[in-house]
Amino acid sequence: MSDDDNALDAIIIGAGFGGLYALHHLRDGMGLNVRAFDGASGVGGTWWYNRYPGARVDAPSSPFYAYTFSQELVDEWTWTETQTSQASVLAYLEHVADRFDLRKNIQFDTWVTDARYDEDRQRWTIETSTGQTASAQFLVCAVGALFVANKPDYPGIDDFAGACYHTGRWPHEPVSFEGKRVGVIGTGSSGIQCIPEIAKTAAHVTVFQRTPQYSLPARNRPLTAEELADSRADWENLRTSMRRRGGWPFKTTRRRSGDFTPEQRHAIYEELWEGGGIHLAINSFAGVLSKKDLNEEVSEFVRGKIREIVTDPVTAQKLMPSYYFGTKRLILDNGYFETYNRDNVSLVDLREDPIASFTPTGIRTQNGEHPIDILVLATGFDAVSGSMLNLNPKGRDGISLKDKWASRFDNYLGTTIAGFPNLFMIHGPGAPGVFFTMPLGGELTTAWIGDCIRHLRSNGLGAMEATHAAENGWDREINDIADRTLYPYTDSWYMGANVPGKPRQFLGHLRGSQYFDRLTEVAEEGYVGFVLEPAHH
Ligand code: N01
Repeated sequence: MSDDDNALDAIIIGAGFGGLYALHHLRDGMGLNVRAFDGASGVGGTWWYNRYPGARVDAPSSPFYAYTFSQELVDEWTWTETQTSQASVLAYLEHVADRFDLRKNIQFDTWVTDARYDEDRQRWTIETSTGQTASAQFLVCAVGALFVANKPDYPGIDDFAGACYHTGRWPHEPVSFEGKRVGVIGTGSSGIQCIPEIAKTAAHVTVFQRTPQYSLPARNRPLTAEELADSRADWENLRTSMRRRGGWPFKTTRRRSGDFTPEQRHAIYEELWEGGGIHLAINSFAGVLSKKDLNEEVSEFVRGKIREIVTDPVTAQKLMPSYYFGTKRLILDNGYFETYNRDNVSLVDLREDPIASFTPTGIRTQNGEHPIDILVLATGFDAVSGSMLNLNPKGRDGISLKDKWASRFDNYLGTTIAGFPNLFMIHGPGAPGVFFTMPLGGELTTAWIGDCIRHLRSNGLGAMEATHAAENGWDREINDIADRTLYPYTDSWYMGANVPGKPRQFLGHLRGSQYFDRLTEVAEEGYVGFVLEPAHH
Protein backbone atom coordinates (compact mmCIF):
# COMPACT_ATOMS: atom_id res chain seq x y z
CA MET A 1 0.00 0.00 0.00
CA SER A 2 1.29 3.40 -0.92
CA ASP A 3 1.88 5.90 1.83
CA ASP A 4 1.89 8.83 -0.56
CA ASP A 5 0.41 11.50 1.69
CA ASN A 6 -1.91 12.97 -0.89
CA ALA A 7 -2.92 9.78 -2.61
CA LEU A 8 -5.88 8.82 -0.44
CA ASP A 9 -9.33 10.27 -0.84
CA ALA A 10 -10.85 8.49 2.12
CA ILE A 11 -9.77 6.55 5.16
CA ILE A 12 -12.27 4.10 6.59
CA ILE A 13 -11.95 2.89 10.14
CA GLY A 14 -13.53 -0.50 10.68
CA ALA A 15 -14.04 -3.58 8.53
CA GLY A 16 -17.42 -4.75 9.76
CA PHE A 17 -20.67 -4.52 7.81
CA GLY A 18 -20.47 -0.72 7.60
CA GLY A 19 -16.78 -0.39 6.74
CA LEU A 20 -16.74 -3.15 4.13
CA TYR A 21 -19.59 -1.64 2.20
CA ALA A 22 -18.09 1.85 2.49
CA LEU A 23 -14.88 0.50 0.99
CA HIS A 24 -16.74 -1.20 -1.85
CA HIS A 25 -18.94 1.79 -2.64
CA LEU A 26 -16.32 4.50 -2.43
CA ARG A 27 -13.66 2.49 -4.21
CA ASP A 28 -15.60 0.50 -6.79
CA GLY A 29 -18.71 2.62 -7.13
CA MET A 30 -16.98 5.99 -7.18
CA GLY A 31 -13.41 5.24 -8.16
CA LEU A 32 -11.91 6.83 -5.05
CA ASN A 33 -8.61 5.89 -3.55
CA VAL A 34 -9.52 4.38 -0.22
CA ARG A 35 -7.82 2.52 2.58
CA ALA A 36 -9.49 0.82 5.52
CA PHE A 37 -7.97 -0.05 8.88
CA ASP A 38 -9.11 -2.52 11.48
CA GLY A 39 -7.55 -3.60 14.75
CA ALA A 40 -8.80 -7.16 14.26
CA SER A 41 -6.98 -9.73 12.16
CA GLY A 42 -9.94 -10.24 9.85
CA VAL A 43 -13.17 -8.74 8.60
CA GLY A 44 -16.43 -8.89 10.53
CA GLY A 45 -16.43 -6.19 13.20
CA THR A 46 -19.08 -7.18 15.73
CA TRP A 47 -19.16 -10.64 14.21
CA TRP A 48 -15.43 -11.01 14.55
CA TYR A 49 -15.54 -10.36 18.27
CA ASN A 50 -18.86 -11.74 19.52
CA ARG A 51 -18.10 -15.46 19.27
CA TYR A 52 -19.67 -16.54 22.52
CA PRO A 53 -21.70 -19.77 22.48
CA GLY A 54 -25.18 -19.21 21.09
CA ALA A 55 -24.34 -15.86 19.44
CA ARG A 56 -26.94 -15.03 16.82
CA VAL A 57 -28.54 -12.03 15.21
CA ASP A 58 -31.21 -10.84 17.61
CA ALA A 59 -33.97 -10.79 15.01
CA PRO A 60 -35.68 -13.21 12.61
CA SER A 61 -32.88 -12.22 10.34
CA SER A 62 -32.36 -14.44 7.32
CA PRO A 63 -32.19 -13.49 4.55
CA PHE A 64 -32.69 -9.82 5.47
CA TYR A 65 -29.75 -9.21 7.77
CA ALA A 66 -27.40 -8.98 4.80
CA TYR A 67 -26.27 -6.60 2.11
CA THR A 68 -28.99 -5.72 -0.34
CA PHE A 69 -27.05 -3.96 -3.08
CA SER A 70 -26.09 -6.90 -5.26
CA GLN A 71 -28.62 -9.36 -6.68
CA GLU A 72 -25.70 -11.66 -7.60
CA LEU A 73 -24.56 -11.73 -3.99
CA VAL A 74 -28.11 -12.47 -2.87
CA ASP A 75 -28.36 -15.29 -5.41
CA GLU A 76 -25.10 -16.95 -4.56
CA TRP A 77 -25.28 -16.90 -0.76
CA THR A 78 -27.39 -19.49 0.99
CA TRP A 79 -28.66 -18.68 4.46
CA THR A 80 -29.68 -21.78 6.35
CA GLU A 81 -31.62 -20.68 9.43
CA THR A 82 -34.17 -18.00 10.15
CA GLN A 83 -32.10 -16.60 13.02
CA THR A 84 -28.58 -16.38 11.64
CA SER A 85 -25.69 -17.63 13.77
CA GLN A 86 -22.52 -15.63 14.35
CA ALA A 87 -20.49 -18.21 12.40
CA SER A 88 -22.77 -17.81 9.35
CA VAL A 89 -22.65 -14.03 9.41
CA LEU A 90 -18.88 -14.08 9.71
CA ALA A 91 -18.55 -16.60 6.86
CA TYR A 92 -20.79 -14.35 4.75
CA LEU A 93 -18.69 -11.26 5.43
CA GLU A 94 -15.53 -13.20 4.58
CA HIS A 95 -17.15 -14.23 1.33
CA VAL A 96 -18.11 -10.61 0.60
CA ALA A 97 -14.54 -9.47 1.29
CA ASP A 98 -13.20 -12.05 -1.16
CA ARG A 99 -15.88 -11.65 -3.80
CA PHE A 100 -15.40 -7.90 -4.05
CA ASP A 101 -11.64 -8.14 -3.53
CA LEU A 102 -11.79 -5.86 -0.51
CA ARG A 103 -8.92 -7.22 1.55
CA LYS A 104 -6.24 -5.63 -0.62
CA ASN A 105 -7.30 -2.21 0.66
CA ILE A 106 -7.73 -3.18 4.31
CA GLN A 107 -4.90 -3.08 6.77
CA PHE A 108 -5.68 -5.54 9.57
CA ASP A 109 -4.15 -5.77 13.03
CA THR A 110 -3.89 -1.99 12.94
CA TRP A 111 -5.61 0.30 15.40
CA VAL A 112 -6.07 3.91 14.50
CA THR A 113 -4.64 5.60 17.56
CA ASP A 114 -5.11 9.23 16.55
CA ALA A 115 -6.99 11.24 13.94
CA ARG A 116 -6.47 14.98 13.45
CA TYR A 117 -8.03 17.44 11.06
CA ASP A 118 -5.76 19.87 9.26
CA GLU A 119 -7.82 22.97 8.41
CA ASP A 120 -5.36 24.32 5.85
CA ARG A 121 -5.09 21.11 3.92
CA GLN A 122 -8.71 20.13 4.54
CA ARG A 123 -7.49 16.64 5.29
CA TRP A 124 -7.48 14.15 8.12
CA THR A 125 -4.24 12.58 9.26
CA ILE A 126 -4.29 9.37 11.23
CA GLU A 127 -1.68 7.53 13.25
CA THR A 128 -1.77 3.82 13.80
CA SER A 129 -0.65 1.28 16.37
CA THR A 130 1.85 0.06 13.77
CA GLY A 131 3.58 3.45 13.74
CA GLN A 132 2.25 4.63 10.38
CA THR A 133 0.60 7.85 9.41
CA ALA A 134 -1.80 8.35 6.53
CA SER A 135 -3.90 11.24 5.38
CA ALA A 136 -7.08 11.60 3.37
CA GLN A 137 -9.66 14.24 2.67
CA PHE A 138 -12.45 12.20 4.22
CA LEU A 139 -12.58 10.11 7.37
CA VAL A 140 -15.32 7.51 7.50
CA CYS A 141 -15.79 6.07 10.97
CA ALA A 142 -17.43 2.66 10.79
CA VAL A 143 -16.20 1.90 14.27
CA GLY A 144 -19.17 -0.13 15.49
CA ALA A 145 -22.16 0.80 17.61
CA LEU A 146 -21.55 -2.10 19.96
CA PHE A 147 -17.82 -2.38 20.26
CA VAL A 148 -16.38 -0.95 23.49
CA ALA A 149 -16.92 -3.64 26.12
CA ASN A 150 -18.63 -2.49 29.30
CA LYS A 151 -16.76 -4.21 32.10
CA PRO A 152 -18.51 -3.85 35.47
CA ASP A 153 -16.58 -1.68 37.88
CA TYR A 154 -17.04 -3.89 40.96
CA PRO A 155 -14.17 -3.25 43.32
CA GLY A 156 -11.97 -6.33 43.54
CA ILE A 157 -13.36 -8.00 40.40
CA ASP A 158 -9.79 -8.76 39.36
CA ASP A 159 -9.32 -10.77 42.55
CA PHE A 160 -11.13 -13.59 40.79
CA ALA A 161 -8.35 -15.92 39.68
CA GLY A 162 -10.24 -18.14 37.23
CA ALA A 163 -10.79 -17.56 33.53
CA CYS A 164 -12.90 -14.49 32.77
CA TYR A 165 -14.44 -13.73 29.36
CA HIS A 166 -16.47 -10.80 28.13
CA THR A 167 -19.03 -11.91 25.54
CA GLY A 168 -18.02 -9.02 23.28
CA ARG A 169 -14.35 -10.09 23.31
CA TRP A 170 -14.74 -13.83 23.13
CA PRO A 171 -11.53 -15.83 22.51
CA HIS A 172 -11.01 -17.49 19.16
CA GLU A 173 -9.95 -20.80 20.63
CA PRO A 174 -12.84 -22.93 21.91
CA VAL A 175 -13.77 -22.46 25.57
CA SER A 176 -14.82 -25.68 27.28
CA PHE A 177 -17.37 -25.45 30.07
CA GLU A 178 -17.42 -29.23 30.55
CA GLY A 179 -17.66 -29.97 34.26
CA LYS A 180 -17.00 -26.32 35.21
CA ARG A 181 -18.86 -24.04 37.57
CA VAL A 182 -19.68 -20.95 35.57
CA GLY A 183 -20.88 -17.56 36.75
CA VAL A 184 -22.62 -15.29 34.22
CA ILE A 185 -23.15 -11.63 35.04
CA GLY A 186 -25.67 -9.94 32.75
CA THR A 187 -28.93 -10.96 31.13
CA GLY A 188 -29.16 -8.83 27.98
CA SER A 189 -29.18 -10.41 24.51
CA SER A 190 -25.68 -11.79 24.93
CA GLY A 191 -26.29 -13.36 28.36
CA ILE A 192 -29.66 -14.76 27.33
CA GLN A 193 -28.16 -16.25 24.16
CA CYS A 194 -25.20 -17.88 25.88
CA ILE A 195 -26.69 -19.10 29.19
CA PRO A 196 -28.70 -22.00 27.67
CA GLU A 197 -25.68 -23.10 25.61
CA ILE A 198 -23.26 -22.99 28.53
CA ALA A 199 -25.72 -24.86 30.75
CA LYS A 200 -25.68 -27.82 28.36
CA THR A 201 -22.18 -28.87 29.42
CA ALA A 202 -21.27 -26.93 32.58
CA ALA A 203 -21.41 -28.58 35.98
CA HIS A 204 -23.29 -25.57 37.25
CA VAL A 205 -24.27 -22.12 35.96
CA THR A 206 -25.02 -19.30 38.38
CA VAL A 207 -26.69 -16.35 36.69
CA PHE A 208 -26.26 -12.97 38.37
CA GLN A 209 -29.19 -10.86 37.21
CA ARG A 210 -29.63 -7.15 37.79
CA THR A 211 -32.74 -6.51 35.66
CA PRO A 212 -35.18 -9.25 34.64
CA GLN A 213 -35.97 -9.22 30.94
CA TYR A 214 -38.82 -9.78 28.52
CA SER A 215 -37.23 -12.42 26.36
CA LEU A 216 -39.29 -13.81 23.51
CA PRO A 217 -39.05 -17.16 21.73
CA ALA A 218 -36.91 -16.88 18.59
CA ARG A 219 -38.52 -19.95 16.98
CA ASN A 220 -35.34 -20.41 15.02
CA ARG A 221 -35.74 -23.01 12.28
CA PRO A 222 -34.17 -23.99 8.99
CA LEU A 223 -34.91 -21.57 6.18
CA THR A 224 -36.68 -23.56 3.48
CA ALA A 225 -35.42 -23.75 -0.09
CA GLU A 226 -38.71 -22.23 -1.16
CA GLU A 227 -38.38 -19.25 1.18
CA LEU A 228 -34.87 -18.63 -0.06
CA ALA A 229 -35.89 -18.93 -3.72
CA ASP A 230 -38.86 -16.62 -3.19
CA SER A 231 -36.74 -13.99 -1.50
CA ARG A 232 -34.19 -14.11 -4.30
CA ALA A 233 -36.85 -13.84 -6.97
CA ASP A 234 -38.49 -10.90 -5.24
CA TRP A 235 -35.34 -9.25 -3.91
CA GLU A 236 -35.84 -5.86 -5.47
CA ASN A 237 -39.30 -5.54 -3.90
CA LEU A 238 -38.08 -6.83 -0.56
CA ARG A 239 -35.30 -4.31 -0.61
CA THR A 240 -37.78 -1.51 -1.25
CA SER A 241 -40.06 -2.78 1.51
CA MET A 242 -37.16 -2.89 3.95
CA ARG A 243 -36.24 0.67 3.06
CA ARG A 244 -39.86 1.78 3.58
CA ARG A 245 -40.72 -0.30 6.64
CA GLY A 246 -38.04 0.54 9.14
CA GLY A 247 -35.42 -1.88 7.88
CA TRP A 248 -37.42 -5.11 7.80
CA PRO A 249 -39.88 -6.27 5.18
CA PHE A 250 -42.48 -7.16 7.84
CA LYS A 251 -45.65 -5.13 7.88
CA THR A 252 -46.34 -3.46 11.20
CA THR A 253 -49.93 -3.55 12.29
CA ARG A 254 -52.32 -0.63 12.39
CA ARG A 255 -54.80 -2.74 14.38
CA ARG A 256 -56.34 -0.68 17.21
CA SER A 257 -56.44 -2.39 20.59
CA GLY A 258 -59.73 -0.66 21.47
CA ASP A 259 -61.50 -2.52 18.67
CA PHE A 260 -60.95 -5.86 20.42
CA THR A 261 -62.10 -7.35 23.72
CA PRO A 262 -59.44 -8.33 26.30
CA GLU A 263 -60.07 -11.99 25.40
CA GLN A 264 -59.60 -11.32 21.70
CA ARG A 265 -56.40 -9.40 22.41
CA HIS A 266 -55.10 -12.24 24.54
CA ALA A 267 -55.79 -14.70 21.72
CA ILE A 268 -53.80 -12.46 19.37
CA TYR A 269 -50.88 -12.32 21.82
CA GLU A 270 -50.94 -16.12 22.05
CA GLU A 271 -50.84 -16.50 18.30
CA LEU A 272 -47.97 -14.05 17.95
CA TRP A 273 -46.02 -15.69 20.77
CA GLU A 274 -46.36 -19.05 19.06
CA GLY A 275 -45.36 -17.61 15.69
CA GLY A 276 -42.19 -15.95 17.01
CA GLY A 277 -42.28 -13.50 19.88
CA ILE A 278 -40.86 -10.48 18.04
CA HIS A 279 -44.28 -10.00 16.43
CA LEU A 280 -45.76 -9.14 19.83
CA ALA A 281 -43.96 -5.82 19.53
CA ILE A 282 -44.52 -5.03 15.89
CA ASN A 283 -47.68 -6.88 15.02
CA SER A 284 -50.01 -6.99 17.98
CA PHE A 285 -51.54 -3.52 18.16
CA ALA A 286 -50.54 -0.02 17.19
CA GLY A 287 -49.03 1.84 20.10
CA VAL A 288 -47.53 -1.01 22.16
CA LEU A 289 -44.37 1.04 22.62
CA SER A 290 -46.15 4.30 23.36
CA LYS A 291 -49.34 3.57 25.30
CA LYS A 292 -48.77 2.64 28.91
CA ASP A 293 -51.95 0.58 29.42
CA LEU A 294 -51.47 -1.42 26.26
CA ASN A 295 -47.81 -1.90 27.02
CA GLU A 296 -48.69 -3.16 30.51
CA GLU A 297 -51.10 -5.67 29.03
CA VAL A 298 -48.41 -7.09 26.74
CA SER A 299 -45.88 -6.99 29.60
CA GLU A 300 -48.25 -8.99 31.77
CA PHE A 301 -48.84 -11.46 28.97
CA VAL A 302 -45.08 -12.13 28.76
CA ARG A 303 -44.80 -12.34 32.56
CA GLY A 304 -47.56 -14.97 32.41
CA LYS A 305 -45.51 -16.95 29.90
CA ILE A 306 -42.48 -16.83 32.19
CA ARG A 307 -44.65 -18.12 35.07
CA GLU A 308 -45.87 -20.96 32.83
CA ILE A 309 -42.39 -21.96 31.68
CA VAL A 310 -40.36 -21.72 34.88
CA THR A 311 -41.43 -24.48 37.25
CA ASP A 312 -39.94 -23.11 40.49
CA PRO A 313 -42.19 -20.19 41.54
CA VAL A 314 -39.42 -18.47 43.52
CA THR A 315 -37.13 -18.44 40.49
CA ALA A 316 -40.01 -17.38 38.24
CA GLN A 317 -40.71 -14.46 40.56
CA LYS A 318 -37.09 -13.31 40.36
CA LEU A 319 -37.40 -13.38 36.56
CA MET A 320 -40.41 -11.04 36.44
CA PRO A 321 -39.57 -7.93 34.40
CA SER A 322 -41.21 -4.66 35.36
CA TYR A 323 -39.97 -2.02 32.92
CA TYR A 324 -42.07 -1.16 29.86
CA PHE A 325 -42.04 -4.07 27.42
CA GLY A 326 -39.79 -3.40 24.42
CA THR A 327 -38.05 -0.34 25.83
CA LYS A 328 -34.82 -2.25 26.28
CA ARG A 329 -33.61 -4.10 23.21
CA LEU A 330 -36.06 -6.94 22.58
CA ILE A 331 -34.39 -10.25 23.14
CA LEU A 332 -35.06 -13.40 21.17
CA ASP A 333 -34.05 -16.60 22.90
CA ASN A 334 -33.72 -20.26 22.25
CA GLY A 335 -34.90 -21.84 25.50
CA TYR A 336 -33.74 -19.20 27.98
CA PHE A 337 -36.49 -19.44 30.59
CA GLU A 338 -36.62 -23.24 30.19
CA THR A 339 -32.96 -23.33 31.23
CA TYR A 340 -33.97 -22.41 34.77
CA ASN A 341 -35.76 -25.78 35.04
CA ARG A 342 -32.41 -27.56 34.83
CA ASP A 343 -30.82 -28.82 38.07
CA ASN A 344 -27.50 -27.23 37.16
CA VAL A 345 -28.74 -23.62 36.81
CA SER A 346 -29.44 -21.16 39.59
CA LEU A 347 -30.33 -17.50 39.65
CA VAL A 348 -29.10 -14.75 41.93
CA ASP A 349 -31.25 -11.62 41.97
CA LEU A 350 -28.71 -8.85 42.49
CA ARG A 351 -31.44 -6.41 43.51
CA GLU A 352 -32.09 -8.38 46.70
CA ASP A 353 -28.71 -10.07 47.05
CA PRO A 354 -26.02 -7.74 45.66
CA ILE A 355 -22.42 -8.67 44.94
CA ALA A 356 -20.28 -7.96 48.01
CA SER A 357 -16.86 -9.04 46.75
CA PHE A 358 -14.90 -11.30 44.45
CA THR A 359 -12.60 -13.98 45.77
CA PRO A 360 -10.00 -15.98 43.82
CA THR A 361 -12.53 -18.81 43.55
CA GLY A 362 -15.88 -17.15 43.25
CA ILE A 363 -18.33 -14.37 43.96
CA ARG A 364 -19.56 -13.47 47.41
CA THR A 365 -23.00 -11.90 47.50
CA GLN A 366 -24.64 -10.45 50.55
CA ASN A 367 -26.35 -13.80 51.26
CA GLY A 368 -23.62 -16.27 50.45
CA GLU A 369 -20.69 -17.63 48.53
CA HIS A 370 -20.89 -18.77 44.88
CA PRO A 371 -17.87 -20.85 43.90
CA ILE A 372 -17.04 -20.54 40.20
CA ASP A 373 -14.28 -21.65 37.84
CA ILE A 374 -15.18 -19.44 34.86
CA LEU A 375 -16.69 -15.97 34.93
CA VAL A 376 -18.61 -14.74 31.87
CA LEU A 377 -19.27 -11.03 31.68
CA ALA A 378 -22.30 -10.51 29.47
CA THR A 379 -22.42 -6.89 30.57
CA GLY A 380 -22.77 -5.20 27.22
CA PHE A 381 -21.12 -2.19 25.67
CA ASP A 382 -20.51 1.49 25.98
CA ALA A 383 -22.89 1.60 23.07
CA VAL A 384 -23.03 3.88 20.02
CA SER A 385 -20.91 6.77 21.33
CA GLY A 386 -18.23 4.61 23.00
CA SER A 387 -16.28 3.61 19.92
CA MET A 388 -16.17 7.17 18.58
CA LEU A 389 -14.92 8.38 21.95
CA ASN A 390 -12.40 5.59 21.95
CA LEU A 391 -11.08 6.94 18.66
CA ASN A 392 -11.32 10.50 20.01
CA PRO A 393 -10.65 12.43 16.78
CA LYS A 394 -9.38 16.01 17.05
CA GLY A 395 -11.27 18.43 14.85
CA ARG A 396 -11.08 22.14 14.10
CA ASP A 397 -8.75 24.02 16.49
CA GLY A 398 -7.60 20.67 17.85
CA ILE A 399 -10.82 20.19 19.85
CA SER A 400 -11.16 16.57 20.87
CA LEU A 401 -14.37 14.62 20.57
CA LYS A 402 -14.08 13.77 24.26
CA ASP A 403 -14.33 17.47 25.05
CA LYS A 404 -17.09 18.08 22.56
CA TRP A 405 -19.13 15.14 23.86
CA ALA A 406 -18.41 15.60 27.56
CA SER A 407 -22.05 16.14 28.43
CA ARG A 408 -24.03 15.46 25.24
CA PHE A 409 -23.38 13.52 22.03
CA ASP A 410 -24.17 16.41 19.70
CA ASN A 411 -24.27 15.49 16.03
CA TYR A 412 -26.16 16.29 12.86
CA LEU A 413 -28.07 13.57 11.03
CA GLY A 414 -26.29 10.92 13.06
CA THR A 415 -23.41 11.09 10.60
CA THR A 416 -21.59 14.40 11.06
CA ILE A 417 -20.33 16.57 13.91
CA ALA A 418 -19.88 20.35 14.07
CA GLY A 419 -16.18 21.11 14.45
CA PHE A 420 -15.20 17.90 12.65
CA PRO A 421 -15.34 18.70 8.92
CA ASN A 422 -15.26 15.85 6.42
CA LEU A 423 -15.73 13.27 9.14
CA PHE A 424 -18.62 10.87 8.67
CA MET A 425 -19.99 8.29 11.08
CA ILE A 426 -21.83 5.15 10.11
CA HIS A 427 -24.33 4.18 12.84
CA GLY A 428 -23.29 7.05 15.10
CA PRO A 429 -25.44 8.60 17.85
CA GLY A 430 -28.54 10.12 16.28
CA ALA A 431 -28.70 7.56 13.45
CA PRO A 432 -31.16 4.64 13.43
CA GLY A 433 -28.43 2.05 14.13
CA VAL A 434 -30.06 -1.01 15.69
CA PHE A 435 -33.55 0.42 15.08
CA PHE A 436 -33.08 -0.42 11.40
CA THR A 437 -31.41 -3.40 9.69
CA MET A 438 -27.79 -2.45 10.20
CA PRO A 439 -26.41 -3.77 6.88
CA LEU A 440 -29.00 -1.88 4.85
CA GLY A 441 -28.69 1.16 7.11
CA GLY A 442 -24.95 1.14 6.44
CA GLU A 443 -25.53 0.95 2.69
CA LEU A 444 -27.95 3.87 2.68
CA THR A 445 -25.72 5.98 4.90
CA THR A 446 -22.71 5.24 2.75
CA ALA A 447 -24.60 6.15 -0.41
CA TRP A 448 -25.39 9.51 1.18
CA ILE A 449 -21.77 10.02 2.22
CA GLY A 450 -20.71 9.21 -1.34
CA ASP A 451 -23.15 11.81 -2.64
CA CYS A 452 -21.69 14.39 -0.24
CA ILE A 453 -18.22 13.69 -1.58
CA ARG A 454 -19.45 13.88 -5.17
CA HIS A 455 -21.16 17.19 -4.44
CA LEU A 456 -18.03 18.69 -2.91
CA ARG A 457 -15.78 17.49 -5.69
CA SER A 458 -18.01 18.61 -8.52
CA ASN A 459 -18.49 22.09 -7.06
CA GLY A 460 -14.90 22.99 -6.25
CA LEU A 461 -15.56 22.52 -2.54
CA GLY A 462 -13.03 21.13 -0.10
CA ALA A 463 -14.90 20.53 3.12
CA MET A 464 -18.34 20.29 4.67
CA GLU A 465 -19.11 20.82 8.29
CA ALA A 466 -22.36 20.67 10.24
CA THR A 467 -23.39 23.84 12.05
CA HIS A 468 -24.14 23.98 15.77
CA ALA A 469 -27.65 25.19 14.98
CA ALA A 470 -28.22 22.12 12.80
CA GLU A 471 -27.01 19.89 15.63
CA ASN A 472 -29.45 21.49 18.04
CA GLY A 473 -32.30 21.08 15.59
CA TRP A 474 -31.39 17.44 15.05
CA ASP A 475 -31.27 16.81 18.78
CA ARG A 476 -34.80 18.19 19.09
CA GLU A 477 -35.97 16.20 16.09
CA ILE A 478 -34.85 12.82 17.35
CA ASN A 479 -35.91 13.50 20.91
CA ASP A 480 -39.36 14.62 19.79
CA ILE A 481 -39.77 11.20 18.23
CA ALA A 482 -38.38 9.33 21.24
CA ASP A 483 -40.48 11.38 23.68
CA ARG A 484 -43.64 10.14 22.02
CA THR A 485 -42.70 6.62 23.13
CA LEU A 486 -42.00 4.84 26.39
CA TYR A 487 -38.28 4.36 25.65
CA PRO A 488 -37.04 7.33 27.70
CA TYR A 489 -38.62 5.92 30.89
CA THR A 490 -36.30 2.94 30.95
CA ASP A 491 -32.67 2.64 31.99
CA SER A 492 -31.24 0.98 28.90
CA TRP A 493 -28.16 1.23 26.73
CA TYR A 494 -30.38 3.13 24.28
CA MET A 495 -30.41 5.89 26.91
CA GLY A 496 -26.74 5.50 27.84
CA ALA A 497 -27.94 4.36 31.26
CA ASN A 498 -25.91 1.13 31.35
CA VAL A 499 -22.54 2.84 31.77
CA PRO A 500 -21.96 4.65 35.06
CA GLY A 501 -21.48 8.39 34.49
CA LYS A 502 -22.51 8.36 30.81
CA PRO A 503 -24.71 11.31 29.81
CA ARG A 504 -28.36 10.24 29.61
CA GLN A 505 -29.55 10.79 26.07
CA PHE A 506 -31.56 8.76 23.62
CA LEU A 507 -28.90 7.40 21.26
CA GLY A 508 -30.88 6.48 18.18
CA HIS A 509 -33.40 7.56 15.62
CA LEU A 510 -36.56 5.54 16.02
CA ARG A 511 -37.96 6.03 12.54
CA GLY A 512 -35.37 4.64 10.19
CA SER A 513 -37.34 5.12 6.97
CA GLN A 514 -38.13 8.71 7.84
CA TYR A 515 -34.48 9.21 8.76
CA PHE A 516 -33.25 8.17 5.32
CA ASP A 517 -35.84 10.44 3.73
CA ARG A 518 -34.37 13.27 5.81
CA LEU A 519 -30.88 12.52 4.52
CA THR A 520 -32.16 12.74 0.96
CA GLU A 521 -34.04 15.93 1.70
CA VAL A 522 -30.96 17.60 3.21
CA ALA A 523 -28.95 16.76 0.10
CA GLU A 524 -31.69 17.91 -2.26
CA GLU A 525 -31.92 21.21 -0.44
CA GLY A 526 -28.23 21.85 -1.08
CA TYR A 527 -26.91 20.39 2.17
CA VAL A 528 -28.90 22.57 4.49
CA GLY A 529 -27.34 22.66 7.96
CA PHE A 530 -23.79 22.47 6.60
CA VAL A 531 -21.13 25.02 5.88
CA LEU A 532 -19.57 24.13 2.52
CA GLU A 533 -16.06 25.44 2.21
CA PRO A 534 -14.25 26.11 -1.09
CA ALA A 535 -11.32 23.82 -1.80
CA HIS A 536 -8.07 25.40 -0.58
CA HIS A 537 -5.86 23.74 -3.16
O1 N01 B 1 -25.64 -6.06 26.58
P1 N01 B 1 -26.86 -5.37 27.35
P2 N01 B 1 -25.67 -7.31 25.59
N1 N01 B 1 -23.75 -5.64 37.41
O2 N01 B 1 -26.38 -4.01 27.72
C1 N01 B 1 -26.07 -6.28 32.97
C2 N01 B 1 -26.75 -6.42 20.61
N2 N01 B 1 -26.59 -7.80 20.43
O3 N01 B 1 -24.26 -7.60 25.21
O4 N01 B 1 -30.21 -4.47 32.49
C3 N01 B 1 -24.68 -6.52 37.03
O5 N01 B 1 -28.12 -5.50 26.62
C4 N01 B 1 -27.23 -5.49 32.49
O6 N01 B 1 -28.13 -5.25 33.55
P3 N01 B 1 -29.17 -4.01 33.47
C5 N01 B 1 -28.18 -6.11 20.94
O7 N01 B 1 -28.59 -4.94 20.28
C6 N01 B 1 -26.73 -8.15 19.20
O8 N01 B 1 -26.46 -8.42 26.10
O9 N01 B 1 -28.38 -2.83 32.96
N3 N01 B 1 -25.20 -6.58 35.83
C7 N01 B 1 -27.77 -6.41 31.42
O10 N01 B 1 -28.49 -7.47 31.98
C8 N01 B 1 -28.09 -5.91 22.39
O11 N01 B 1 -29.10 -5.12 22.94
C9 N01 B 1 -26.58 -9.42 18.87
O12 N01 B 1 -29.62 -3.84 34.83
C10 N01 B 1 -24.75 -5.68 34.93
C11 N01 B 1 -26.49 -6.98 30.82
O13 N01 B 1 -25.48 -6.84 31.81
C12 N01 B 1 -26.74 -5.29 22.53
O14 N01 B 1 -25.93 -5.99 21.62
C13 N01 B 1 -26.37 -10.42 19.79
C14 N01 B 1 -23.78 -4.73 35.25
C15 N01 B 1 -26.02 -6.20 29.62
O15 N01 B 1 -27.01 -6.26 28.63
C16 N01 B 1 -26.13 -5.43 23.87
O16 N01 B 1 -26.42 -6.73 24.36
C17 N01 B 1 -26.23 -10.04 21.11
C18 N01 B 1 -23.27 -4.72 36.54
N4 N01 B 1 -22.36 -3.83 36.93
C19 N01 B 1 -26.31 -8.71 21.39
N5 N01 B 1 -23.54 -3.98 34.15
C20 N01 B 1 -26.56 -9.43 17.44
O17 N01 B 1 -27.53 -9.51 16.77
C21 N01 B 1 -24.35 -4.46 33.19
N6 N01 B 1 -25.07 -5.49 33.67
C22 N01 B 1 -25.27 -8.92 16.86
